[in-house]
Amino acid sequence: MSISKQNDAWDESELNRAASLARELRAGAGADLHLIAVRAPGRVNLIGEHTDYSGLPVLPVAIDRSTIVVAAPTQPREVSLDNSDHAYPHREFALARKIPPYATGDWANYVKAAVQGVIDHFETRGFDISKARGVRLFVDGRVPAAAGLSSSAALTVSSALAFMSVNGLELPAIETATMVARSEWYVGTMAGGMDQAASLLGQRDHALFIEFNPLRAKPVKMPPDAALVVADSGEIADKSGKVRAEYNRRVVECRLAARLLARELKLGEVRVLGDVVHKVKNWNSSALVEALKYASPERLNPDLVQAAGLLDMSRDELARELLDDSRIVLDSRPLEIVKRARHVLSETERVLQAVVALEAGQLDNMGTLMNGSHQSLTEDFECSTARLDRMIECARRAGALGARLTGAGFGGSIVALCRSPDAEKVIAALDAEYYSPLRLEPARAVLHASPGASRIELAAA
Ligand code: NG1
Repeated sequence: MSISKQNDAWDESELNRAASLARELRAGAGADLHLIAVRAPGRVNLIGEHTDYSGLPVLPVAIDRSTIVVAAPTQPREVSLDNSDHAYPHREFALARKIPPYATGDWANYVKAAVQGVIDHFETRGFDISKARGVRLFVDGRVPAAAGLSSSAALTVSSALAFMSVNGLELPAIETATMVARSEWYVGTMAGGMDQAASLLGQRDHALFIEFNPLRAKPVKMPPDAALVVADSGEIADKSGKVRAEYNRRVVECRLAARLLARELKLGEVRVLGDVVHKVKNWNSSALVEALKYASPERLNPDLVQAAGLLDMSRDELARELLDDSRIVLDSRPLEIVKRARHVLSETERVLQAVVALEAGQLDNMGTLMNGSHQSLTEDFECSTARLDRMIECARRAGALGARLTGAGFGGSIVALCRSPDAEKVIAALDAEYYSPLRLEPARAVLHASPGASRIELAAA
């Protein structure tokens, strides 16, 4: 096998993984197959948690844990899928204008989401689905699943790029990120666009300051003496079940806070808190939270009748907008308005300060901001768990400058910022004080900022 387009974003082990997937594909379908391979990294978010779906900035790092997909065009107009991890069974589905999803929780829904996203995007630009080429995809994912490290984005990004490539479709990375972010709504989580943007736009040794509407990203150099310890709690942040309901509830709470603030401050039409921030000159989180307290009780009834009254609109109209045509279902707990907004707005201030701190190499300041983020996620966003808190305490005691949950929370991973020489101490403390007493296999590592997704060609043998 020869790799026709060398690409230094791929490390040796990733090239080997691609080669081994290619061997298996060729063994089944012919040695002369021309294949392409796509690599897409997961991400760890340094700060800016639960801000992306409010259109507010984030500061993630694409990591050196990736999903590799090897793809071959096929005659039938279908997608055939295999995974090197046999926990994820073989799947096949037909290409169509509207691809029906598998049952909730099926791994292949992320691939369906990606393919549907590409079809939706390119159909309006003249792509004829009746002429689309089918594809055989072979997936090898090494981003830990349900750990808050965006294994889902690594899979959707790599599948989308592979399907596009087989069909000769091109799109700049920034537009691909917007397209794939939207396509992940297919799986039912009303997520923002951080993960896909980080996976596509990541740069070696850099974090990314990402802003939305429109999407843009600025690389921020990681100080050379900084190390990121990422540790998985082993508590599953299951996005297809309970965690999805918690996540979507917070999306609704934040949307509601934005509308209530807009009405109070006479800002005209807004959808998300990001719109509010853009309309208020020299905004600050405390003043906006005070205005919100004036406009609304701290929590509102989930039937939305009370909220509709405050906003002077019909309950059904409000429900249509907030619940995405009933795709989000709320349970009977009251909606927290003030706490959620306080987190999102103060987190946005911390993100802006974090960019300054990282650019200046001020690791202590960055650590303090990360600690502030975790406190706000615990108290106001209520998405931490006792186990995550325990790991964070442990990392700080062992010398981390700052530590916080990363990703949606409710389980998953923590990220700890250390001076490089202290990283091993933090890892040893987590092993001794967290993993060992719980009899868990240690799942922690120093992760590095890695380049975003890319493609290579694997010419026939
Ligand atoms: P994780 O938990 O890594 O899947 C989720 C969202 C992000 C972002 C974070 C919270 C998905 C696919 N991603 O990340 O867009 O909102 O939570 O900051 O749901």
